[in-house]
Amino acid sequence: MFVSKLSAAKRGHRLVLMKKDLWLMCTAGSFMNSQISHTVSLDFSLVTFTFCCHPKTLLSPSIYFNCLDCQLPRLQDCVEQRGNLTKQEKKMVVANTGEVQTTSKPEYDRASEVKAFDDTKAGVKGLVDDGVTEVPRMFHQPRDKFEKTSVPGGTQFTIPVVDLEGVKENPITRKEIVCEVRNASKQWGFFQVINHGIPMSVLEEMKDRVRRFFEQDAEVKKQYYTRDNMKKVVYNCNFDLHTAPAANWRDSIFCSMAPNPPKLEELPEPCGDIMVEYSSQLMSLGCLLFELLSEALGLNPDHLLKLDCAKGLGLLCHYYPACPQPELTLGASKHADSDFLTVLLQDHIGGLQVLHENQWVDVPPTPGALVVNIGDLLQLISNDNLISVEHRVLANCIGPRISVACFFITAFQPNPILYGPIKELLSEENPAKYRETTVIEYLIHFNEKGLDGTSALQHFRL
Ligand SMILES: O=C(O)CCC(=O)C(=O)O
Repeated sequence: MFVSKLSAAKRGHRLVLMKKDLWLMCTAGSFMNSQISHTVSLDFSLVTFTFCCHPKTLLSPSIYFNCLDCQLPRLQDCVEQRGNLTKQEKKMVVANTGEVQTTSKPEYDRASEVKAFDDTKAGVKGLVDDGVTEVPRMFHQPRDKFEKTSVPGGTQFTIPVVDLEGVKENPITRKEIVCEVRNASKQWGFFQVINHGIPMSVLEEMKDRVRRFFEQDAEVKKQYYTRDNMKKVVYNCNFDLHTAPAANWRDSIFCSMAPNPPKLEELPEPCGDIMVEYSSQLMSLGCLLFELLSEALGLNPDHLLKLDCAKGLGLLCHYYPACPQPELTLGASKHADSDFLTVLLQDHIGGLQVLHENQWVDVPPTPGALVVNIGDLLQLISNDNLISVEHRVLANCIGPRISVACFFITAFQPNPILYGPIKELLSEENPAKYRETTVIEYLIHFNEKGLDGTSALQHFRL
């Protein structure tokens, strides 16, 4: 199909598109009559209209525009010029002066669209506040990447739920829990935990304050908007906005909370104190989970802790505004996490899905539960014993959705440790599958690659 624009026509004037057996007539500003075959859409704004028809129609020599109310010349010469442009979109500018030019519509300039959007520092929330009714093209997911193989709530699969009640007090219960953690981490890479010890009030407060951060005055929020990952607080829209094939319908704020936490006054006012409280609770839970995972691998309980897997903690809080066309975009593209372990708090909206046996399986919002998933670095050091699994978040016309992902990783803080497959897990039959790397090297590779749907781990595979 072919889109052509006739702009700068005078308001109220009648324009006519003429061709043998085909005609379209309209008043600039309002549609009057149409009898054009192949027309698939007509869209009028005050002085511009767009029509679509088969290219053959446009290449036909007898087509021209005329204005019935002033002396705009006929567009008789457009045919040759169109011939040179083959499949390109055509923009015909009919100047108010009556001068007629025919220009080609430039190729889609994604970089400029992205830059203009980024410069607003207002994120997706800013678009929604401005009343956007169509998802801008920079957010459109390529069709092949967007295929929905999910059967909401209807697959035979259910994400495992591990009840941590009694894990510290009862050795028999602990053994059972370790077994469940092992199975879930090997087969799914994902599970939910309940009775994890973090009070419901803290979880609720955390979500509430994140929402307050994103819903505060845009000018105040802008002071944290940056693309400098070394900053203590990084608020932006899509960490990979300038490189990803499609932007995600969400805004995020990242704070590195360990090992060198920011001072309270450096954190955003609406959520600073709860971030400190939540991180401290998450650290305790993280240590417990790394003990269980060590035991699940047949190692001493402190093995992963001694490798500093729980030394670093990054808090990434997401805000997914309601989306006017959720079928065109995603809240988060398919990706696996770059860290050792992620613990996610999600609200009641839903949309998180895990790729399991080639099907997208919903991670149902469960009050009080936290979602745990194995990250790439844990898959690497466990030599594929535990798996880091791809997941995504669907966009939703209901919103906003709030989630808080806690990443156990030292991020860009200095950490000279070389991470490779754990020696105790290797044998002649099970040799190392990955080369050693540092956290920073891994993260640089992950961030440069962006959420393009491919695995960052492959780069380190032997
Ligand atoms: O918001 C969610 O549910 C998932 C977030 C996520 O996948 C991420 O931060 O890596």
